[in-house]
Amino acid sequence: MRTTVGIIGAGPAGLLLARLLHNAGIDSVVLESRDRDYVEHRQRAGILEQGTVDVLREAGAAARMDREGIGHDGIELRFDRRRHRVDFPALTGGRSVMVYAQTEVCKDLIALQLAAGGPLLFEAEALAVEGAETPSPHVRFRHQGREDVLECDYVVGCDGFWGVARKAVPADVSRVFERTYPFGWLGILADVPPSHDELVYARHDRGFALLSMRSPTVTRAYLQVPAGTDAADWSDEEIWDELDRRLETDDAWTLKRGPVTAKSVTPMRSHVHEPMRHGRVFLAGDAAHIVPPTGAKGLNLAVGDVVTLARALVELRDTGSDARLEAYSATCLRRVWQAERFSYDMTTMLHRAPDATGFDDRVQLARLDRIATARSAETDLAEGYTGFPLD
Ligand code: RFL
Ligand code: PHB
Repeated sequence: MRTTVGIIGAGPAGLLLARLLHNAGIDSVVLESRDRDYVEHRQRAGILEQGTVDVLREAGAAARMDREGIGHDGIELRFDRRRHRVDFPALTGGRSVMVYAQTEVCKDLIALQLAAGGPLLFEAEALAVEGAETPSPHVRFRHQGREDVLECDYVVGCDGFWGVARKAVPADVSRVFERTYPFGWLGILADVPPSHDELVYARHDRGFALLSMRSPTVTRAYLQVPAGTDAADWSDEEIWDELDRRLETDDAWTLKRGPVTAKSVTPMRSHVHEPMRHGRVFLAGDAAHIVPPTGAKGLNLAVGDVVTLARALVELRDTGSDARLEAYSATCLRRVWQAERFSYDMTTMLHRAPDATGFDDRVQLARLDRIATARSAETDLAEGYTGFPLD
């Protein structure tokens, strides 16, 4: 099998890259190790930045998002039983975000890809990427029990944190920057309308809580839990009780409870692999970097990477210049580190570390108070949350 761009992974990065290349008349093949049902139902991100919304519209992949997505003009911060709303458009010159689940973005992109006849192979596991430094890199993969080879001009590893593409970058040129956190998120989906019309990020002495949503009838919520927690250790009632405590306010706000339909724990880490390119092999999305979910940046960064890469490949084809392709890793890493900084700040401001002292608690509250009272601090949060520009 032969193609121009071999894409490993049908998460948001791989699927959107295939769509952008298809629109530009560049052929690609997507290899995905899991089955379609699994990919379409894996619960993950919920927030699309303004830039991501714009890219999906330009790519012709936004029809359902524009019908069903819920535009949000702010978030609420809760701390010390107080509530503070951050108004995004007022602080950023009109930018906002959209609540539209990653599962739905993936469903839409898969449907478009299959309708366009674009090769998208499910249950096709990449085993190794070889020949990165040659003009014809290739992917060895297993599909329906048989081993095969995908010959390419370029290979893009969109295969997430646990993928194989990263191994194509030799150890002596790779650098990894990492931080793990001593806590994770216990996430639930529940059949109950959201208790607030915007997302609520809460800092509490018992730990962080986040109230989000998937639709006008489905609540998504998260609780900070110790690293290594098993979701089965928490009954539904205990989860609602804990959300109630951590989200408590001095006014009459109440939490609506309903049947929990899904429950899982996500570990939290920050991780960056540099460089994001070796020869003709490129890394994009979680394959190259992970952020803790507090800043809602992961999916949006994946989108930024593949937009940068697609533009570079189109420029090379149209003008013969590989300047953008050569700059791919540096261009993305600049944005990635801004998002790493923002996600780290949000995480450390809102979560309670197991060894936190009274001093740490007071500093967290001072940071939140500063956002609530100083426009410069609030603007920094609003700009970071709604997203850094794509270039
Ligand atoms: P993905 O989505 O992990 O997709 C990688 C794909 O590659 C496949 N794969 C392989 N295929 C073939 N051969 C192999 N050898 C393969 N190895 C792996 C996998 O099966 C998979 O289909 O990476 P991608 O495309 O880079 O997308 C990244 C995002 O999924 C991720 O950053 C976000 O979900 C992070 N994230 C959030 N991001 C946001 O922007 N906003 C949010 O609100 C947000 N909330 C979250 C999140 C992530 C979470 N979890 C579970 C980690 C909330 C949570 C709880
Ligand atoms: C979600 O709805 O899944 C979500 C929202 C905001 C975050 C993380 C996850 O920061």
